[in-house]
Amino acid sequence: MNRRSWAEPFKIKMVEPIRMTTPDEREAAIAAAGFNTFLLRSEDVYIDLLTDSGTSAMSDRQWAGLMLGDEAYAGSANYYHMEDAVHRYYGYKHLIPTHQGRGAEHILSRLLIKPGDVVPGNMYFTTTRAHQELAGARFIDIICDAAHDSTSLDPFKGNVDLAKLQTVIDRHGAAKIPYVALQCCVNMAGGQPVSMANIAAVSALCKRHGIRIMLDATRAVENAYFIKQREPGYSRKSIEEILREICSYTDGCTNSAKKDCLVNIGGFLCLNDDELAEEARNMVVLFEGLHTYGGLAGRDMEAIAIGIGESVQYDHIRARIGQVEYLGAALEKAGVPIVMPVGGHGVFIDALRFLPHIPRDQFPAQSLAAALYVESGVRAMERGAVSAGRNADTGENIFPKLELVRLTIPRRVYTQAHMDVTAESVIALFEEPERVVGLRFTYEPKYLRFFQARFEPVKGDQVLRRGQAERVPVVQ
Ligand code: PM9
Repeated sequence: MNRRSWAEPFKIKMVEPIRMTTPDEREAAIAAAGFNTFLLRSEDVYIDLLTDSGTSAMSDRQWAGLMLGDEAYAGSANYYHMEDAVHRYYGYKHLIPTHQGRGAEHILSRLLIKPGDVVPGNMYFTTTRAHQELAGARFIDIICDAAHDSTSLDPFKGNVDLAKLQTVIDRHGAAKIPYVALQCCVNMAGGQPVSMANIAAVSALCKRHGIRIMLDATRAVENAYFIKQREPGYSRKSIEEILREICSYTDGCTNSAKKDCLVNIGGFLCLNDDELAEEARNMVVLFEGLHTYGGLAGRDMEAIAIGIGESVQYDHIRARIGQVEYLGAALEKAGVPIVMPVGGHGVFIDALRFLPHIPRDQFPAQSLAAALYVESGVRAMERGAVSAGRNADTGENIFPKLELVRLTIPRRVYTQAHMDVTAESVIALFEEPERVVGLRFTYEPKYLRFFQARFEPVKGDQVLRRGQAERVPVVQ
């Protein structure tokens, strides 16, 4: 029997109250936070769509798993459970746990990159590129052009442009390319998937030139779901089979377990090469901890082991992405410019089309994220020029084609009603975009500036001119 609709494959056993605030309170909070949503206190946030990282609700089984934490310094039983899960579902030979994704990126970059190298990848990610640059490499974007166009309906906008990759190889030579960085469900492009055909083609090209592929598997399960939905030949394969096939084309992966794997902290590095794995195990003791815990408690590794098994369940991933698509459909229906097709972990608003009156050097996406918070207490994140930072050689601001606000959906946390309220809040601003005011830096940190930067409005002291805000139904 065909189901006409879907529902979450869980029921709620415990609730965490959230607090609505008044417009006056929110104006004061965002000003105190330097108009950066990262600097808000979470108790001042109503619906928190800052990130899907570490914000998932764990299952009762995962919570029970915490009680099975074996907190031995060395050889914890939970490490071996995690290793079994990673072997079974991702398929790599060696597992090195890390405290989170960037811990794995740090070790991988130090392990493989020499100063003067180049790392081609399907769009940069902030922490990934920062570690590549710290190790002395330059990142080169080889994603397909459609990824930079928020209106393109290409089903696999995360794909590598093979001609761009070939050009990088021809220009720099394989010896200068320690690996190709291949990301699943490309974050900065709007959570856009890579097709299996493309992964296979990248693998074939890299093999011909003796270049490794390192997968960013942070959202590989979500990518597997899109392959099942969209790629011919995969509709009957399980998420588990597709995930393993993705990984089989690559030489290892970094993974932030805080996303797909449904935990609040953790990450890992996987490698197939025995010698590299030995070096990585040697290095992890310097930066993270012994190779059987890598900065994690035993209980965290147990939660990851259980979370990985839950993440590949079809009903879970269908409901997870279904909820993201539900929010996307509500915004699209109202004409709000969003990145299409809607990606795996969030809905990304195109701030350039939303706020045509704000020039790029006044950071429209940063302004919109701050204004949305003032409007309704919904916390989103900038993914545009502030996140892109400065060119490592020239020091100039980078202005990527995409200037986005990310409404990121935590897994198993919010209800459809929260999505409705979010959509209403965005639509209320969309109806009066001229109320949003641009921003300029008052403090710009050196590394990953988007996390801690502070701003002020270019006109007056409010990022959102009040007037209609009280009209929004959710605001009491
Ligand atoms: N992603 C996110 O919100 C959290 C940090 S940036 C605000 O999207 C990819 C594709 C990620 C990612 C983190 C990391 C780093 C690597 N690759 O945050 O260190 O999306 O666990 O992972 C964030 P960690």
